[in-house]
Order: sequence, then C-alpha cells, then structure tokens
Amino acid sequence: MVYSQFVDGVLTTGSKRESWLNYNPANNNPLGEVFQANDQDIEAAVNSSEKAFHIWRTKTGAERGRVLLKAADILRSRLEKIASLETQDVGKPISESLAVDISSAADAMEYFGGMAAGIHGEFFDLKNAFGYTRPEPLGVCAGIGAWNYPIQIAAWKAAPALACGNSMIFKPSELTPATALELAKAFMEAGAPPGLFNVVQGDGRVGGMLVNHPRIAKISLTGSVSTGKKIFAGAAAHLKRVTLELGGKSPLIVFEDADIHNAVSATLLANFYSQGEVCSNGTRVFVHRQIFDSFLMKLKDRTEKIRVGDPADPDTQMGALISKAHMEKIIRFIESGKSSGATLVTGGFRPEKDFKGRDITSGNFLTPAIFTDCDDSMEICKEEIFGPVLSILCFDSEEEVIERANNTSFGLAAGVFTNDIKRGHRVIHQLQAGTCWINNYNITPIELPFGGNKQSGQGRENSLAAIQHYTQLKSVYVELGDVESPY
Ligand code: TXE
Repeated sequence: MVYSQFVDGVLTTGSKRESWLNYNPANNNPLGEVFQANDQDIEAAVNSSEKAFHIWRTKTGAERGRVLLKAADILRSRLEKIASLETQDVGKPISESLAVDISSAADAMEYFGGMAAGIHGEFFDLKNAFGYTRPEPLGVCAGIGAWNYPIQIAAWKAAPALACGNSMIFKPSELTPATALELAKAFMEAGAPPGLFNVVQGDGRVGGMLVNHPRIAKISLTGSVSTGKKIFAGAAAHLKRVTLELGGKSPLIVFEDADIHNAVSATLLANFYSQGEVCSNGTRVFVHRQIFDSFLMKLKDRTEKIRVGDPADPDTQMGALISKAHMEKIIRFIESGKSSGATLVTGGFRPEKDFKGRDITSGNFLTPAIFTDCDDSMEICKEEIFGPVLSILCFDSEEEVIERANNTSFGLAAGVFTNDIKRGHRVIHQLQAGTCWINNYNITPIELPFGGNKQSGQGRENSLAAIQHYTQLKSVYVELGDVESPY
C-alpha cells in the first residue's frame, strides 16, 4: 500500500520523498510506505485548494449540501472496507470501527450537509436603512489529525468547513495515513471540485508547513496539549483562526446513590474503549467511600472479562495500542504508579496469548489496568496516559470531590453518576470541563458541541457551534435615504 498525497483529485506518486513504513499495531508487520509531503507538494495543495475554493464559494448552500450528503452515502456503502483499513492502521477492534468510526464520519457529513442551505446571516431593521450580516467562508483551511479516530477526526473538520464554503487540506497523523485518502476519494465521487479536500501526508514538520503557510486561513488540530501550544503560537504569527481539540485527564464521579451497574459500565467505556486511547476518557474515577469497595470489586470483575486480542476478530473487545513506543510509554506510567505507592488491582501487563489462545507477543497489547490507593498528586492521576489505565479515588463530600476534580490544568470532559438529578446538574455546573455527561459517558452525538476548556482546547467541533469557527461575519449597512453630512 502506498500512502501519498491526494491533490487536485488524484493520488500522487511518492518518489524522491522522505518515507517510512506504516505498521499494523496488532503484529508490527508493515502495511505499506508513507511518503512525506515536501515544499512542492504543499504549494501544489494550496494552489489546488485555492482554485477549488473560488469555485465552491459560488455554490449555494443546498448545492454544497448535496455533495456532502452523497459523500456520506459513499462512506456508508464502503463501511466494511474502510473499517478494516482503520482497524489495521489504529489497532482498534473491528467491532468498534464498524459501529462508530465510519458512521460518526458519515453522521457529520449528513448533519452539516443537511444544514448547509440553512447557514445564513441576520437582518436588522434600521432608521431609513437596514443591515444584514453574511457568514462568509474563511478560505483554505487546514486540518491536522491525531491517530486514534483518523476518519472521524477528518470528517468532523471537513464537514463543517466545506458546508460553510471553505476548502480543506487535511494532514492525518503520520501513524494512520490510510482512511483520510478514502474520505478524499468519496468527495471526488460525490461531485466535489478537484482540490476541495486535499490530503498531505507526513509528521509534525508537514503540520508546521501548513501552520506557517501565508495562504492558509485557519488551522484545526486534534492532538496533544504540547502540539496545540506550538500550533497556537505558529498561527498567532499570521493571526490565523484556530480550533484546538487537545488532551484530557477527566473526572468521572460516582455518588453513593448511583446505579452501580450503569456506573461500572460507563467506567469501562470511559477507560478501555479503543484501548483507552480516547482524549475525553474519564481516567480519574472518584467513587464515594460508602460504595467504594463494592464498586471496585464489580469493576475488577468486569474488567478481567474484557476480551483482549486480534483486532480483526469480531469477538475482540480490546485491541492493540498504536505503536511499540506508545505501549512502552504506558508501561512506564504503570511502573510509576506502582513505585509511587498505588496498588495495581488488575491488568497492566503484556499478554502472550489472546482470549482465543492466539500468540500476540509480536503486537502492542496490554491488559486493562486499575490502580487504587491513589493520591491526587501521583503522576498517574495528573498526567494524560492515553491508554487502558484508570485510577480509582475515594471521596466523602460533594464540595471535596468538586475541588479535587477541578484541580487539573485539563478541562476537556467530566461525568457524574447519581440518581439525584438536582445534584447531577448542580455538580456538573461546577466542573471546569467543556463536554460533560450525567449518568452516561463518552457519547458524542453530532448535534452536541464537542471540545475542551482550560488547556484542553479552543473552539468547538460538531453542532451549530462549529459554524462560527469556519466562517467570518460580514456586516452590510444599506442606506435607503440620503447621506446626512455636516459638510
Ligand atoms: O498527538 P500529537 P497524537 C490528543 C490526546 C493525546 C494526543 C494523541 O489526548 O494527547 O492527542 O495524539 C501533528 N506542528 N487527542 O500523538 O503528537 C502530528 O503530525 C504541526 C485529543 O497524534 O499532538 C499529528 O498529525 N503539527 C483529541 C497531530 O499533530 C504537528 C482527540 C497530533 O500529533 C506538530 C484525540 C507541530 N509542531 C487525541 N507536532 C480531542 N480533544 O478531540 C505534531 N503535529
């Protein structure tokens, strides 16, 4: 497989460029070669995007919407093929790719495709005049993706950008180059002008080229806080617009009156889905002292039943971590947890065989881990691990747990479990996070804004809220009388 640039409607060849092998996390066998974009590729991509932008901005919202809706149909019609590519690239179970990744991408296309015709300004009745506003496109936008949800991240950026009349150059993570190319092909087949959605491959250096390019008007990143800061600084030099979807260390609070079975289900979802490689995960699990022991016992029991194994097997519930390096980083966190005095209740080791007895030693597999006897100041409770490792923490009062939950520089997400609905809302209103849940976790319907506060990001993806991040408002005053002039 060749992972190269997709510019002006065609996949370019990769010769004479820096390249590296892309590996399948389940066995570290090479899947193909990734060709890093060079200066000429970026210039060609910007020229092509600009050309497409000037065609696309003349289309009506309804015409743009039709292309997005058709592209959504094409994605859904290729669900199995694209899901298999995503599982090979990311290492997540095929059951997840089939159920979530491509469908969420198509949902975004349908949502923004359906509303494109409704993006409009306002009218203002004035004295002998009137005014109106126009939400105009920004121009060429660049999207930079993380490796955990490659096609979902690409579509969550492309759909609102294109619905608003912009064009986009998208750079997937250097570890997951495959499915952004499938999205680019779907746009072409759906009738998009060549260059409307271009894909460039590469690592942070290519991302940097997009951030520093004077003819790119906006950068939307999904990535780590450290990358977010670099991109924010780079964009500031050109006063570019930015959307930043960054990391988290989110609290999941379980009060003594919560439905325990549901709270345990959500804790598993909030920590072990996609091998725990989910930015909004609730990795600091605060449980009221009254139910702490029974909650931990039920959590341990269900965690140990999770089927870790070959991601391509439909029965697998937890697959492989993205890379050897990332797996080793998580193992270091687990060692740090143990050496700081926390108790590893279960998991946290490399299994030799999967749940069907297959040898998985060549892949990046770790069993889901639970730490107890934790202290808020421990590294495992403060730093984003981005893996299948949760810390369970005991609390006594509402005031105490709110203060501890907010004691972090992150502010992406938060969850509360209680059957006291007044308390649920009262507590959620005091938690410093952008995306929150009461009695569930990690459910992200396209209709609801998604994004973080504090160091977890800027701007929002999804919902109507995304429109303002891909448009610039023009105000027009129309005089119906004469110009009153003092001269
Ligand atoms: O991020 P990185 P990763 C977060 C998650 C974790 C991280 C994991 O919480 O922290 O992302 O993803 C490019 N200039 N989220 O390791 O390393 C890089 O090539 C320009 C949050 O991929 O930051 C890649 O394409 N670009 C999230 C992208 O940035 C640069 C959902 C991200 O890389 C660059 C998913 C530079 N200097 C993961 N350096 C959310 N909140 O929605 C790197 N890149």
